[in-house]
Amino acid sequence: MKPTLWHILGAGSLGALWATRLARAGLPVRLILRDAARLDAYQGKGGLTLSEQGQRQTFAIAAQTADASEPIQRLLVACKAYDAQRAVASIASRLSHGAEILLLQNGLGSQDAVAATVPQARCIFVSSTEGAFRDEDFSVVFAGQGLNFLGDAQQGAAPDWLGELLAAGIDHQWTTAIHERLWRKLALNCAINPLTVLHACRNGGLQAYAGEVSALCEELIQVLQCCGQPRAAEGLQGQVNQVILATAANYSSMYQDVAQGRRTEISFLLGYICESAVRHACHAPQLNRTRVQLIEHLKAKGLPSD
Ligand code: NAD
Ligand code: KPL
Repeated sequence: MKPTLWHILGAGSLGALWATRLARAGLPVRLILRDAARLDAYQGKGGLTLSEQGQRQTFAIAAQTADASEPIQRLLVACKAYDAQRAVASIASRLSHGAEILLLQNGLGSQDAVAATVPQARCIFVSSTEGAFRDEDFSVVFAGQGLNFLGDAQQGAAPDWLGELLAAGIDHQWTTAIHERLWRKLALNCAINPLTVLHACRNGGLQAYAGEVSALCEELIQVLQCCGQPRAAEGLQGQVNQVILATAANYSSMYQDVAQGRRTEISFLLGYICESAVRHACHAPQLNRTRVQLIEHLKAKGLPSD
């Protein structure tokens, strides 16, 4: 039987990282690009390039725009959280019966918005600790080994194609506790990323603001508990300190977005946490203050604050 085609929506860092590894394993892949101009630019490049351990390899993966007619059975959504729902809506009419959609977005909120847009599809949530960045257009550097946790909201059985990820060298684990994973990563990102932007420092620089980190962690633990995620709260403070030490020399993803003048995913990180706290009548003054400060900071830089 022919393997199912992987459609990849968004050829940025993670989209390219997945597409090139799947293609390298001989699996059929199709990129869906934003518009005809991006498709022209991609064709001019002759493919997607992966840099891994100093080796560069280009893969001539076929590409199309959302208005192509080819049916979609398996889709990887690799856009930013704020683009995901609109991007999925643009291909919704192409989804086959029983289509599966993998959602790679950080934070929370965008996954539910996508699931509501395409209720006919099975949405699989992915929490990724891999790291990648673009060194040029359509060229990605695999910067940090990690693991992809996959699961769905129904705590359903693992799909039968996980062997394809194994063949492609994409480290993964199926979990029935994907929400716990997503909440935990959300909490880690909320404890670290906004403070690195506000204090203009690397992750390790937060050691000088231990009191602020600790106050945010205490509130995050309370919010997680109020939101029915007590397991995601366990040992949060200790893990945040560990991540700060282990990634001391790195700039957080939000710091990098701001430094490069890019929109952040604030609404799906601090925004989501603060709104969840309100919904559950959970007092979170420090998180709210940090969110307001971050919004002011983004506005002052002329960046979108949503
Ligand atoms: P990115 O900005 O590099 O790539 C997103 C791509 O989506 C861009 O190429 C953009 O043009 C494209 N896109 C947007 N709307 C589109 C549309 N309608 N149709 C087609 N393409 C569209 O972002 P990224 O770094 O790959 O991040 C993607 C998600 O993965 C984010 O939520 C991010 O937080 C998460 N994530 C990233 C990393 C990482 O190391 N890069 C790690 C873990 C999680
Ligand atoms: O995931 C991260 C990020 O920068 O987005 C870490 C390193 C955990 C910091 O929150």
